[in-house]
Amino acid sequence: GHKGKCVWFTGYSGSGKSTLANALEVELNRRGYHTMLLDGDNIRHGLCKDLGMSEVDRAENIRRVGEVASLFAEAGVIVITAFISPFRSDRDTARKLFSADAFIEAYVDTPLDVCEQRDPKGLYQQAREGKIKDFTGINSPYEVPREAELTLKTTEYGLHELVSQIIKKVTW
Ligand code: GGZ
Repeated sequence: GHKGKCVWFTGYSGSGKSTLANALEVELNRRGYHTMLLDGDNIRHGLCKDLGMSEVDRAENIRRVGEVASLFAEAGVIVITAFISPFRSDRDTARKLFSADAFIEAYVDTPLDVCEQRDPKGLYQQAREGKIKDFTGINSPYEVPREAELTLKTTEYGLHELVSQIIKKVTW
């Protein structure tokens, strides 16, 4: 078939979304699939550069990402998105833009304390010091998925194993 799909990563800052998304894209490309990776680097600096981190702005960020993802999927592309997307209602709104088998919610299940210990950009420390308001997990909520197609336990499995868990759900 030539139907597009969307792998929707969700999880805390520092949970490993980008690492998984990039590794998944490399593997899918190696297998000949056409992909599009949407993440903060190419979305929050362009299409969504007018948006901040309030609940309303995150909802709008995720709404736009979902719409763009849906357009690419209609063209047969496997779209990979890597956003915290902390609110269940926003993720569900995105899900509704796809057919039932075309949306794969992939919960990057890394405990908050592990993310905070990694703190690759020093953002958790800044949030703890009160320098960043509305920081997910510190003073803004993260709503754990209830019906994710995939739960990726990054503290139990390595990158290669996790990518193959995802690939099994994605390829046809
Ligand atoms: C959470 C924040 C915040 C706040 C800046 N809360 O790990 P990162 O650094 O590279 O990725 C995070 C990114 C979050 O943007 P998203 O577009 O993924 O968020 S959402 O889906 O909720 O719209 C983090 C950084 O931006 N960052 N401020 N307050 N993460």
